[in-house]
Amino acid sequence: MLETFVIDKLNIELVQGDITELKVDAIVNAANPYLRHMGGVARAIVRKGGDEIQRESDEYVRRHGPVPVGGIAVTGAGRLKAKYVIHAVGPKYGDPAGDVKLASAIRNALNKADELGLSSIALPAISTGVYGYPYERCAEIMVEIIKKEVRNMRNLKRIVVCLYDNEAYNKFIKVFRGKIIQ
Ligand code: AR6
Repeated sequence: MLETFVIDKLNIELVQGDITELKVDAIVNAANPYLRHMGGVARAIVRKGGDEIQRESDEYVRRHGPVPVGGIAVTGAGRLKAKYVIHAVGPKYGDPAGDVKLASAIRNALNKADELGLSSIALPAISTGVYGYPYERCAEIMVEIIKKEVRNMRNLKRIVVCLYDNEAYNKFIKVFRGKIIQ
């Protein structure tokens, strides 16, 4: 399943599937502050990309300390088709400043990809698994940030929002259709 929206010549694609299979310049990971990729999409990324992603992540935390909630860290992507993994730390649902932090994680990931000169990026539904965010809330925050940030992008041409299951895909599609007037 695939649906494309266009804002300011930038393509926004919603797809259902496994983010580790996508051919994009950077894949965004839904990480924790210690970049211990033990579950969910993080585990899938390390499993397919290889342990070097975990090793680079450990090295990052050793040097810089934990990544703040709403922040990001960049590593290589091992054997994945992507060049980079951008580890974005989302909030746990119930954090009083959660929405602001989720917005910040998404904004930081998009800006970093653009800063690295990349033309494509894929994002999962950050915080909607282990961290418990409802899909709709994540979709609303994501579409607002994408709409705002698209104007500042100099290199990014394609943003793929990758939803793992049917329910997530259907809920995201509904929100994106409602918020992006084509
Ligand atoms: N491709 C795309 N989306 C996926 C995939 C995949 N292969 N696998 C899962 N998802 P989660 P969080 C979806 O739990 O809530 C980890 O242990 C999943 O269905 O990965 O931000 C980290 O190490 C859900 O919609 O991330 C952290 O400790 C979405 O990805 C913590 O979980 C995010 O689910 C982060 O929790």
